[in-house]
Amino acid sequence: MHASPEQLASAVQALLKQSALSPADTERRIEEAFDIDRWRRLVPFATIGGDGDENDGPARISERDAAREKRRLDSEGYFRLSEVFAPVRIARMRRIVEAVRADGWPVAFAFVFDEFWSIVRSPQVASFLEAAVGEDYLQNTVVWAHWVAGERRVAGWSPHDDYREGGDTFLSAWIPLSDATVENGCMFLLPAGVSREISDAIDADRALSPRVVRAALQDVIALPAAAGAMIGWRGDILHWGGANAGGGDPRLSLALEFRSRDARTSRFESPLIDPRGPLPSFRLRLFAITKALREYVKFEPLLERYLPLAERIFAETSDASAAVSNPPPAS
Ligand SMILES: O=C(O)CCC(=O)C(=O)O
Repeated sequence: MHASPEQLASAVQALLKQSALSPADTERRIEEAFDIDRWRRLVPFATIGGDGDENDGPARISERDAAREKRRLDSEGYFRLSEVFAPVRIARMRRIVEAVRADGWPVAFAFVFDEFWSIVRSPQVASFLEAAVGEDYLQNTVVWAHWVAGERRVAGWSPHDDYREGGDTFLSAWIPLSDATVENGCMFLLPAGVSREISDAIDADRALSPRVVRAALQDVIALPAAAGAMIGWRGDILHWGGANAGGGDPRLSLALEFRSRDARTSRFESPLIDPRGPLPSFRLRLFAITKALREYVKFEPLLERYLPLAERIFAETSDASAAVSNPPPAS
């Protein structure tokens, strides 16, 4: 006898519930999450409360690459820049993610460290972001780190868009910390013009005609990207993480979002931070991480075990979010 899809789904739900952290483990981890010195001991080569740069050498984007990718962003809704960040920096960030994971945290907790906020602050990256979302652009506090395990069929996030009405006031940036290949789950997307029809149909649970499906399949763009690249897309671009073919290599990456200064923003994005100012406070980092965790359990059901922890830290750090007055529009 075979289990029905409903039976399988409820068995999975039951297993997820069983794997929840015990109340005692949740309490212990909440205490540990707020303990800056513990994080520093966990990853002694990373910083909290410094600048996160450690003389790694500047990020590099040539004028030619920046101009070409800005054109691609304008016409196709995405960009791909290779060899942007110094390999030594990327290797260090990868080791931070590995240490956080080995200590039993969702890898997004790597955002407690400076490195994960400062990476997008070098002049070359800032100048590309400025061309993409405008002078005086801001960073929202939607951040995430991804670990796609090396087992066959483990996949990145399912198809979605990040901010459909964001237009050219919105940009997602995605930075691989390991080589993201077609075999280990690199990003895929549908370029501008094709994405929206499919996204609307998905949201409305509406069937697509075979003609549209065939055309869309041929329009899919694979975005393999070596460690240290930076790729990204506008908010209405339908994108997803591919599946690992089982070669054993995990895929590690991080994602951040940027907005034009005078853009209308959602509550989820708040607060916005000025990338020209100090790095966000430690409590604001915890707020951003747990805000995302509460939301992204929809993409990563295994996060469910951390939900009680996320809810508590999120509530306890909302003062840090409230303390940030969103920067005023540029005059
Ligand atoms: O890395 C992934 O699998 C998904 C990333 C993504 O879709 C995003 O950050 O919006």
